[in-house]
Amino acid sequence: MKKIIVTGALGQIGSELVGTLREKYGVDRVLATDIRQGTEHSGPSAILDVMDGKAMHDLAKDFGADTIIHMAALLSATAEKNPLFAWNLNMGGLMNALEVARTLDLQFFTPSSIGAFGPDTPKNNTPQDTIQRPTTMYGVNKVAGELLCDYYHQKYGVDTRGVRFPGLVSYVTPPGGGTTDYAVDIYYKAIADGHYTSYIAQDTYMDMMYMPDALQAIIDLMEADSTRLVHRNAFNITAMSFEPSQIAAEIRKHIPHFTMDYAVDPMRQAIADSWPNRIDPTAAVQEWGFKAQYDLAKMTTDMLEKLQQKRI
Ligand code: AKB
Repeated sequence: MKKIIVTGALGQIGSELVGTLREKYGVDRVLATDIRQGTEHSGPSAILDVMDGKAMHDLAKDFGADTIIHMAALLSATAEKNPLFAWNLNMGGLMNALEVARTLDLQFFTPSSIGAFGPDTPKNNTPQDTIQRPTTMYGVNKVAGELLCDYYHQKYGVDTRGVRFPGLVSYVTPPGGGTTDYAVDIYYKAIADGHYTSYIAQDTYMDMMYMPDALQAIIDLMEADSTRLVHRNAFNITAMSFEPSQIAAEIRKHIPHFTMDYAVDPMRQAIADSWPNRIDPTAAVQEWGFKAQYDLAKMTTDMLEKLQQKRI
């Protein structure tokens, strides 16, 4: 049975991942760490700045962890506003986590992103192995991170694993500082105001996934038979691809008076324009059986239902 330390446990993914891991492996077998103290999780937790490699090492050792899931990172739009800090945090935190995995012999997971692609990458059916020349600091971090994870496996035999996440949609924790976040905000505003002003332009397609599928993908990849893994890190995964007017149309099926207009944010639009329209997840399907349960219609029904319940 696994014993897992999670960094960034109060972030967009971590907030839900910790609960899911605790349901599966037991409350006491998951240590939730973050830079601040939260009230979200009940169970073992600790304050951890991922820039402090010794503290990370000591926490993992004292907990008796056999796995580290490294989630702490800045997302694309925030990273673009403060590139130097993003480099230091995203790369410094990752290096520390990889070193902890190497020295304590832990299984390792960290997410990459569709942000690891750039304007020269084929936009449609983006292959697993293709051109990666991102034009954002976040993308530069993600490509370097993918390579570092491969390096730690090849050089030191660390059992590194990871996926390239698309935009993630959840009703639990609002995302902070991403480019794909409009696809989360729109549901909140649809319920609160019946109207949304999109900062992403019409016809801008991006890959997306509902959070339950993202959490299941992490568990499935971590439990996959390592002899089947050709890629190990940075598997393309996606559940759907849409542009703003399509998600608006889907919401209108539930909230007929819902309206949307556009006030495009040039920075986030430029990031979105540099990313693929739809990536090809075939390698993940073949090597560890990746499968998403939610499409746009099913996700929209669930999001609106869950957000309505939260308001009651
Ligand atoms: C972001 O928009 O920065 C993230 C991502 C796709 O990595 N959601």
